[in-house]
Formats: sequence, structure tokens, C-alpha cells
Amino acid sequence: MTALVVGVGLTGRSLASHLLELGEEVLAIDSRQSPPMAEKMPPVEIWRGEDFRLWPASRFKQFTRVALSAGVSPADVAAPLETITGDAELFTEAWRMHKPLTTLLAVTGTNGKSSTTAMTVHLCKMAGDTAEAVGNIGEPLLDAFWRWKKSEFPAVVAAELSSFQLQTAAGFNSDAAVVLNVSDDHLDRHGDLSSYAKTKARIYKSARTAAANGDDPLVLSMSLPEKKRVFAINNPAADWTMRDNIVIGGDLRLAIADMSMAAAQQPENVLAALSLMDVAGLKPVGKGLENFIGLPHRRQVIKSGWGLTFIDDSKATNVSAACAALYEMSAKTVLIAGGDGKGQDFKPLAQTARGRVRLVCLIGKDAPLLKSAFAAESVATLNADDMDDAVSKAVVAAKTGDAVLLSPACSSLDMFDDYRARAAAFARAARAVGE
Ligand code: UMA
Repeated sequence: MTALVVGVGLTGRSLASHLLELGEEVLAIDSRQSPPMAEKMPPVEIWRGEDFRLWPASRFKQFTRVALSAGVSPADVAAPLETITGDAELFTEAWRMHKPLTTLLAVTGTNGKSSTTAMTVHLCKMAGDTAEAVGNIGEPLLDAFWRWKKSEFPAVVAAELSSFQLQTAAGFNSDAAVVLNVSDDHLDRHGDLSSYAKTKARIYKSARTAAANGDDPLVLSMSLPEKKRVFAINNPAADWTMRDNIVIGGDLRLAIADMSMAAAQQPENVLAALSLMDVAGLKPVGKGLENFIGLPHRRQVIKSGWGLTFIDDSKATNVSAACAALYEMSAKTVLIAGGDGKGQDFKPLAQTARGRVRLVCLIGKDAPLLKSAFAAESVATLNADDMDDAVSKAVVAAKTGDAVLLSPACSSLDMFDDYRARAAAFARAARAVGE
């Protein structure tokens, strides 16, 4: 019997390698004619341009398991439910079998999960532990597992899990898990906010302990393990909180003024990282917040010149992330937004833009939806053909002292390979201004 891997991207490649390591026979399929990892796959048969969404259930029944890539929705696959799996579930199975002496932390949330994962790893390293960040942030979980198994496991692993990964995982065994926040995102895949939140809540199901955002009612309503730490900016009774710009938790007092700009800009993620370490027994000392440099494509200044500041926030793939960026802007902003809106409601973005944004240059598939949302709030928009056109139009409209902000509130996949490629196109166009 053969295992079926659906999708030949990063996850698909790691799934195929893992199943081969387990001694299974593997067939990989992808609906794309040129899947990105086709040339880098281990030796398995690959069927390209295969429209698995049309496969009847009987066709899937010949496979022992059907391992889905993160980007493939279980709703699009007619396979028997008990055969469907994904990389988070296979990772947790492998982890349970191997039992490494590693503290495994799991991070999810709509916004800030990569930053919190990276910050947690940074803090652990500064406290003297070996630590690595894996999962949605970059290296697929199973690739990391086999790399460690063949050499050495670090003392701490922080796994970033997306709702896509959690959708195919019945549970995820961790020493401590956190849901940072839940707001509209990926609703085209999850249907509505409540089922999206339920998917995120799976991270707590097999976690030994938990950290939870006390400012987010959806997170607080989730069923949490008994041992937990609640963090909240707006609640002095929380285990980790803030008062007068000082982070407070246990005996620790950390002034925001002593933190790097990247850490100081995201106090809620600082609280989350410290709570997660605390509840996992990793004893946070806060060392490292002064030199945390943050991650690329999250409100990163690309260039200041010609009286304008160009800011890359390409990682803002949903409305709440783009709203958070607009709240932080001290200058008047020309916004570049658009792409695949994934069924989100753009009204909160338009309301946040009102009074802050001079003009929005719209790109991508859902530009018409954005245009009408902004029009309802009297925010001016222009359509752009591509990123170069958007940057040129933004520069013409901007006044001295303005910021040109790429914070698209949408996924990039209708125009680019991913948000990194979108950021690269923005950076190229921004650097070319005035040259
Ligand atoms: N696709 C097809 N046909 C297929 C298979 C995939 O059209 O047969 C499409 C998917 O619908 C999707 C795209 O191809 O639009 C990529 O999907 P994939 O499953 O091949 O992606 P991977 O290369 O495996 O990358 C995934 C994560 N991507 C997604 O979840 C879409 C990466 O997160 C992650 O870094 C990587 O695994 C390693 O774990 C990216 C992401 O955008 C950064 N994540 C979303 C987010 O953060 O909001 C969830």
C-alpha cells in the first residue's frame, strides 16, 4: 500500500521524505503543472497538473494515508477522514516515539506568530540554551525533526503552527502552547471566525501547559490546560502585564525604554514570549530584548530618501495586521494594499485608514472589493497594474514627510510566489525611486 502526498511545495517535500524514512511507498500529486519543489523531491513518483479536487472518494481509498500540504484544504479532498493527515500530526507522532529531551513550545495566532516564535528563540539563546524556530516560519517541521535526529536535538524548539497545519492535526503535543490572538483571516478556507478559532484552539488540546492572551475573548474562551499563564496589556491582574511602560511578571520588571525598537514596538508579543517560557519552566530573565532585531517584512524600513520613508510590511496578509501597522504610523501614509483577500471584511481597514491615509494604491485580485470598502469611508484609491506601477503612483501622490507603506491586508499568491517575493518587488521599486 502507498501513502499519498498532496502538494509538492516545501511541506510536500518534507512529507515525502518523512514517509520514505518510515519505509512507506509514496506517490506525490500536485494540481500545478510546475510545482515549486518538483526538482528537489526525494525519489518518489510525482503526478503534476493532477486535479485532485475532482477525485472521487474511491480513488483515495487505495492509499494508506493522505498527507496534505499546508496549502491544501481537507475540504477539497474526498479522502476518508481517518486517512487524512498533515505535517504537524506526523511531527507530533514522531516526537512522541523519539521523546527527545527538548522543551517543545508551540505558537499560533492570527498576527505576530513568526515574531513571537523568533523572539522566544532569541530569549532562550540569550539565556544560554540552544534553541531553534521551525514550522510555518520557514523550515518544515519534519525536515527539522530528521535533521536533529541525525545529529542532535536543541534544548528548546519553538514551532510556529498555522491554522492550515492545525486543521490536519488532531492534536499537537507540546510542553507549552500559546494562541496569541484570533481575528478575521483565511475565512475562505475556514468558513467563519468561530471555526477558524476552533482550529487554532487545537494547539491547546495536547499541550502540557499554556499561555493565553487575556485581552482576547476568543482566546480566553478556549479550553486551556490547567497550568497556565495569562498575559494582558490591559489587565493588571494578569500573570504578565504592563504598567507605566514596564513589563511586569513574577519578580521581573523590564522597561520598554531599555528594549530594542523591534521589541518595544510589539509589547504584546514580548508578554507572550515571556509567559510561554515562564509556564514551560524556562525561567525568563528578559536578557536579549535590548538586542532583538525583529524579522524582515514586518514594518521594515527599506529606504528613506526624497522626503519619503518606504516601509515593507508585506507579511501583513490580513486586515488586522494591516490595521496594526496603520495605528503605529506617525507620518501620513500612502498605502499599497490588495491581493487575495481570502473572504475578509475590509471595513475595519477602511475605517482605520480614514484620516491616516492620503491615498491607497490598489493591487491584485480583490482590488475592486477594497475600492468599495475605502470609498464607503471616503478614502481615496487608485488602481495599479503591478507593484512598480503602485510605487510610482504612491510617489506621485505622496507629500514630503509621508510614508509609503506596503501593508497589503491580503495574501500575495494571486500575483507572487509568496509575501517575500511581493516584498522584493516593493523593495526593488522603492530603491529605484530617484535613480
Ligand atoms: N497549491 C496548489 N496545488 C497543490 C498544492 C498547493 O495550488 O496541489 C497551492 C496552495 O493552495 C497554496 C500554495 O500552492 O496557495 C502553496 O501551498 P503549499 O502547501 O505547497 O505551501 P508550502 O510550500 O508547503 O509552504 C507551507 C506554508 N504555506 C502555506 O501554508 C500556504 C508556508 O507558510 C510555510 O513556511 C511552509 O509550509 C513551511 O512550513 C507561508 C504562509 O503563507 C509563509 N503561511 C500562511 C500564513 O502565515 O498566513 C499560513
